[in-house]
Amino acid sequence: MDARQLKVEAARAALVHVSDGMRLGIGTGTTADAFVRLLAEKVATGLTVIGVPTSERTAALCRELGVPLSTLEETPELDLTIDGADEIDPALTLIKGGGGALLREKIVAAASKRMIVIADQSKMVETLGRFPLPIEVNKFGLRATEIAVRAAATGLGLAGPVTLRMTGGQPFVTDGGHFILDASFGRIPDTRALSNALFAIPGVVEHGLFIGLASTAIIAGGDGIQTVHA
Ligand code: ABF
Repeated sequence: MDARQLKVEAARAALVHVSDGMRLGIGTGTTADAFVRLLAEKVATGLTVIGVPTSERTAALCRELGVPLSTLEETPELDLTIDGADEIDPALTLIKGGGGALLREKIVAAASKRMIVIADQSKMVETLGRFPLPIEVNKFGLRATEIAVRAAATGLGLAGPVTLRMTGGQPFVTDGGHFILDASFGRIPDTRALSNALFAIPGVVEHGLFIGLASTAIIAGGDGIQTVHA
């Protein structure tokens, strides 16, 4: 099975955790898209759920496929969020934000009683950091924030390129109207320390380290589905 098929299998396994009447946070990315497609089939045959999407992209897909939507304003408490990730460590700390939706993804996950992360096995790592850490920053003072991010990393013994995410020759702008810095620090041995250091920088809106949010990971590999609990 290729990675695309494995993502579908992880999404399929997650669907078992969705029951009638649930208020669902719905993630962003290709794995989350696979979940939306399977969810839509269930909705078409009578499953009643209400979804809160983590991005405009996911909202558009849900509308197209007929998955009923709400907003976090209307539905501020959710039963379950199902979302993908860029990296997952054994404690289920995640790097997210490769798709640029990390801020809404984290707000939605934090408003949920449970978060299940779905992925193919290539996302599992012993230590986070092979994937560049996305850091969502305010547009104002971008250069100063970038310098502060580098200094915070240096203070923790981390170093590496910090680059402004671009798309089509322009800075990538998130759904919240911010920029993203991708920080290639390599292995991050102390995710909590880096999280604290980044949050101490005023221009940092959010970062892609998800600590203590995912309770379950459903990982699809060549040998089948593996379920990991935090
Ligand atoms: C979202 O989609 C992001 O947080 C993460 O960056 C990405 C995962 O990518 P994919 O599911 O497309 O592999 O969950």
